[in-house]
Amino acid sequence: MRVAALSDIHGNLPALEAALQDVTRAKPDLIVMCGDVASGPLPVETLNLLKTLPNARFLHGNADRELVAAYDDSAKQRGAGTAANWCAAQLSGAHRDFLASFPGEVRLEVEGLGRLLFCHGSPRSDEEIMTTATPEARLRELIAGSDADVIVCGHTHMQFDRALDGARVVNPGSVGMPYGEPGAHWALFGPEIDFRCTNYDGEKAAARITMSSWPGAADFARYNVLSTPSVDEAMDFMRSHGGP
Ligand SMILES: [Mn+2]
Repeated sequence: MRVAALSDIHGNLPALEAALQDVTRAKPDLIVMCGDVASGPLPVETLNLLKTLPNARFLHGNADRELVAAYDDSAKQRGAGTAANWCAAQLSGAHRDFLASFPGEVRLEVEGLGRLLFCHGSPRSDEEIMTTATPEARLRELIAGSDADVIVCGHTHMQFDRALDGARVVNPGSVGMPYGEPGAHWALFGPEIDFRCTNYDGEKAAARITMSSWPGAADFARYNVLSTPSVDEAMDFMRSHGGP
């Protein structure tokens, strides 16, 4: 069994389309989406594409959970004009139910790698941060009891592969909002772990993204598609926000 892991698409449809073309060529048995699929400039188009994938498994990220909450809040005519509420206002009930159906984790057995646990933040939370800079004692606490050989997480938008106590903690990076190299980042599992970066036409993608009326569309195109924050910038940001 080979599994492609894609995380943190964040409504970047052009990036997802490019990544999926590459994924199809790699012929995995399954695709696991590690959360934060829709919150971003093209939520409806992204969800519509994801719903057509026959071999995809999903789990929820914090942004997916918040989007469902924003949808449910606006249905009760509450909530302010945040980015999440803009996204929520685009969704149908079927989109909402699709997002709400995502579990917190996916577990698979992959030859050559053992027992894989896919999650968003940490095995116990879709908000906790695991990076290359997370101190070992903290990382040990975050993965305690996960009962897996490889823990595949998302959330921090940075590819890495860390060893700890005989286990591996791996992040496939972000399809739609990567730190480091521009492109759609993802990874293949089985029998090795193979990190990928799919290049796509940034100008064309930026033009499509800025057509969106999402309040952050222009900034998203500028800072996440035409350019990307460096890993050092991202680490500084996380440090100043209580992580890693
Ligand atoms: Mn995210």
